[in-house]
Amino acid sequence: MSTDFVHSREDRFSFGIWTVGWQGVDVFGSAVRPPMPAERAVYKLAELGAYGINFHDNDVFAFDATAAERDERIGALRKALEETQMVVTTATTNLFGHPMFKDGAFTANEREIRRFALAKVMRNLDLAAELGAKTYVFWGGREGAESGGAKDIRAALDRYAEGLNLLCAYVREQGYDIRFAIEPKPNEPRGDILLPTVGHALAFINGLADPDMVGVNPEIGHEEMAGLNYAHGIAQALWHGKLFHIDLNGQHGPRFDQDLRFGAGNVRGAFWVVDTVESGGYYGPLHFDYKPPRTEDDEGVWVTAAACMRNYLILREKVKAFRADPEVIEALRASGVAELRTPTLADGETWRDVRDASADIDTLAKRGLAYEHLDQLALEHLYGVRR
Ligand SMILES: [Mn+2]
Repeated sequence: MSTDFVHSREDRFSFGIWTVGWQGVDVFGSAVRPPMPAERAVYKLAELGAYGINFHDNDVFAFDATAAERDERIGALRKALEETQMVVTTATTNLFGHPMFKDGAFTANEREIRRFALAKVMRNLDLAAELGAKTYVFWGGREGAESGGAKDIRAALDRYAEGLNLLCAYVREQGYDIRFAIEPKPNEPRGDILLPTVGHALAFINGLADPDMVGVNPEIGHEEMAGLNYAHGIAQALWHGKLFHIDLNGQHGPRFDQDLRFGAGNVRGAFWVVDTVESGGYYGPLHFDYKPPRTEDDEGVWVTAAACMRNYLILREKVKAFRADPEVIEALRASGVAELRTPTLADGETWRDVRDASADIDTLAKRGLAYEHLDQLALEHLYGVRR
């Protein structure tokens, strides 16, 4: 067993520029850290051995930047990317920070805001494509409401779909190699956000004009805020062929969005998240979307970024040891876990073959499944007493 957990670019760890660059402004307090230019985040993350980055337009340049300021800021980012060979895996749009988006962007009641929002996205899609991003995320944090009468939800979903359909057409007609990923969140900043869970987003995607272009970007904290099981969420997204991107972080159950570093918060959940990701089918970056707590200075910020990657590797090693443990393999067999992969009907059978199916009811009713033994083995791997 390794103890150093050295990662490399092959691990494809990526970070949002806004994560390490978060100044710590929250509902109750002002900034605790100075602004971080995007290029500094790139240089520092490269030093730490990360593979790539993700950015909002306004992580790079200010909302009200002049054309010259925008060019200067993008130039500095491009230079940092070239010098570090860091990859832009993903990009997204800030459609939540400016006061004009207080009632949403694609679903604002005010039509002029919706049209401006679409223009803002198209403009950043041009930059995303130029910098090589393959995934473009939509987190609609302001798309929602605090009160029942304020928003016609069915009309809002019409406008949400209209916006995404238009943006799909834009990407297609520009010839960009970009897919969209919707990031669900149940609440915060809005009282109730549209597309609150992975399931809502998956269902919504089926109503779009080009559903193949759109998948999901589930975030651990966003699902766990609603008491949901993130590993189950990404497993279902994989089942639909829709896991285009993931946002890894940490959360302590249903409460405000904590955005802890990956591996903190629900540690047991994180073990099964890594198990699910490592079981195959996800090909995007291992992306961290967290916030270094306000207690940390600049040095502490980089401690948290390094810890996200290190915790993934620690959990990956534990998951691999769990899956390779002969006692675990025997426990899985005893619990009949693999039997679920056998279809309920044999080849050629129809409902007629099970219409009168019998079962050894008494024996089946009495039989224990021994899942607790299996789970204890997982916990012991996690606790570090089995290797
Ligand atoms: Mn979050």
